[in-house]
Amino acid sequence: MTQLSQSVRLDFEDDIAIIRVENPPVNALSFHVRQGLLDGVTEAEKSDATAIVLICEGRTFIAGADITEFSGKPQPPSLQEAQDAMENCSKPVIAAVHGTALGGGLEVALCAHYRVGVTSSQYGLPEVKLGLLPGAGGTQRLPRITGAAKALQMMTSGDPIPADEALACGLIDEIVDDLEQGAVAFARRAVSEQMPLLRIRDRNDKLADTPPSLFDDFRAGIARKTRGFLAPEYNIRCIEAAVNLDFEDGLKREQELFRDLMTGTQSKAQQYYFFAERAALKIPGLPKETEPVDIARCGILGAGTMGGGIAMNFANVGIPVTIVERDQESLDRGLAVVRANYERTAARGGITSDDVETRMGLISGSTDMGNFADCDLVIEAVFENMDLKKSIFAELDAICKSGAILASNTSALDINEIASATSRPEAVIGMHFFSPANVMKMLEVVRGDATSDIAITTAMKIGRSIGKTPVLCGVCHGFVGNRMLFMRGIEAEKMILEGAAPSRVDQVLFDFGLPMGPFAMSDLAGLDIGWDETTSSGATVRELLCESGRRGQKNGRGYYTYDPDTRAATPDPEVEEIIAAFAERQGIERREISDQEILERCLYPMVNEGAKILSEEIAIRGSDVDVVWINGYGWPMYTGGPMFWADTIGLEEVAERINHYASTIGGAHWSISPLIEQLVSEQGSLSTYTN
Ligand code: 3H9
Repeated sequence: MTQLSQSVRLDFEDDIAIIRVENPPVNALSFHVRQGLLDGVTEAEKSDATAIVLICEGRTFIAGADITEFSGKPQPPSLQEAQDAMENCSKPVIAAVHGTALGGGLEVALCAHYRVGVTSSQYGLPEVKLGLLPGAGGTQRLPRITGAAKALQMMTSGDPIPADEALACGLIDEIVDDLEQGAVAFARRAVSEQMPLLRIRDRNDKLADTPPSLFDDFRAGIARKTRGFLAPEYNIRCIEAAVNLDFEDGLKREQELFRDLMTGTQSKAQQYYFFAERAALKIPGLPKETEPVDIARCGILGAGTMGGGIAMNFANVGIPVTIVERDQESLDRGLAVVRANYERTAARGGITSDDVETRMGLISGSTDMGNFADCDLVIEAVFENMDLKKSIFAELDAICKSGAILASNTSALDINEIASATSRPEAVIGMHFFSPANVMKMLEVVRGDATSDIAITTAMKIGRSIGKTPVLCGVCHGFVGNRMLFMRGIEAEKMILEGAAPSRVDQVLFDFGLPMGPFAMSDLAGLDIGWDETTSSGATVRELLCESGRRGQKNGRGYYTYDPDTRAATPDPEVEEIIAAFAERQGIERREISDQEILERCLYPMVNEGAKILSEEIAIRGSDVDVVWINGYGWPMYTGGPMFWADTIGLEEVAERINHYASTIGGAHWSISPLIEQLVSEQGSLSTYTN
């Protein structure tokens, strides 16, 4: 055995050389791995071995370049040197894959002459998720082995494919039971059968019949989903180059486009997000040994849109759910909506009709809260009324078994007050799902003053298990996400009175990259949420719209008027009249408002509020705020989230604009956060700020 570098060693199993990589946690291609690969192939080629197997220790094959190295000066050797040594080796090189062969890791495997993997292995080029493209020849090799159509799908989604699919498309050559034995046996066969030393770069057979329309059709198909992102288009251009140029020229094109992306802000934002999402799972001060409660059954109170959506998350991962509603009719209605949601997914091919039945079979409905007695976690999802919530929690306290976690899905209310209705405030926690709860990834986990470590650990862990992105925060009105949203709402409402059309405000935010603006969002949620006909006094535009029968998308009329068939939104002169008349009654002078002003007045109060949330220690770190906004509201990931975006603009400029609006418009939401001022003077940043 020879230790070639700190993470790579060379073993021999009789006639077969085995290069072993051990660079935990994910065997990323740090400089010492690259060095070890290069030296390993060189040594093995000089030795008596007849073939070479490349295999990894730990939980996975190489999962890509070491992202932490991207910000530093590149250290030799380059990955290409190691890849060239493999590809041009005079002895068969076999990559043995378990776990995930991702990014640079798959690009290394593509330089082996053959690839074998275990059944559970997966293969992908996820660079697009980091705002990049595979920059180690992957863009030219993958299409040569899978064909352009498959490569387009893999590289623009970044999602890995399983071993059976990889085998079917030629990406791997064999699925083996025991990785090392299987790979060694394959290597011996390659020698005994004198299998050719296949270099993917030399192949063109799978590209020859690429239809010319493939690329534009594909672009059109992903346009909506990838709006604003540069990397998907750059990945497509690389595959076009693979089809239209020879290998070396294609490689040059790949390098040019890779450099473009690597030096741009989008990839920096997306790499920042990669680590932000993982950082959010780390809770300072929470003892590592804290054991979460095992959630064998979950209870949900409320079968409305939220309750039903939340229930689906649990049923999707096989956890039985008890949904309780106050009357049979509402329960039946709620369960019918859940079924309809599943059936829609099945009709689109997302799940099978058996899955629909299995999942519905896991959801049992009841009108008796007594059925929560055997639940390990109960999530209350009724409408936002403190008195109601307190009486529910008092009841849950009497019903639920000791050790159960009692969660509220409130989007704004005080968890401490809710907990005070129970004799076990340590078991009470906020689990704020975002609508639609079965789709949106965001989960704000809200800790009250008394919430125990066990409750926090349980909520974070179960959140991950049901596929959410949990972020822990403290108690305040609206927590992280909605508290910032409220600030945007104040300015948006003011601007429509001052003369900006709701559709203009929405358009500016849409162009910025958000899925929709505040008025389209209100229409979607329903204008009458929290509206009471008996107390409505025409005090806001929203009240006026409700009073004139406009309830949002649900009745086809809100800030916009909706086409009954296509649901397309059109600005409505009647709404403009209502707004103009209201502004006049208020004595507000109307004027032209520029797009830049709209953007600043919508987004800077959010940044300011985010900073206040940080200084009040409601959020643990600036990057947590970004994770909330990206996953909860569709803030464009390629700008990194509101905190990272503000840092990119420059906090000095942000502070100057906030102060400008504080003096011209005023209001508490414009009073600048002392944290921003502090960070300006220290040249610090919001996105790296940690409490
Ligand atoms: C690339 O390859 C570019 C090339 O084309 C060009 C070359 C020239 N680097 O996710 P986990 C850390 S771009 C550094 O919790 P899991 C991660 O931060 C790369 N660190 O584990 C975490 O650290 P901590 C293309 C990395 O089991 C720890 O490892 N590849 C990297 O849930 C565990 O991670 C990718 O984009 C990395 N590449 O999932 C793959 N990867 O414990 C990115 C992970 O301190 N990685 N870390 O928080 C993944 O998708 C998942 O980590 C993986 C494991 C599926 C592998």
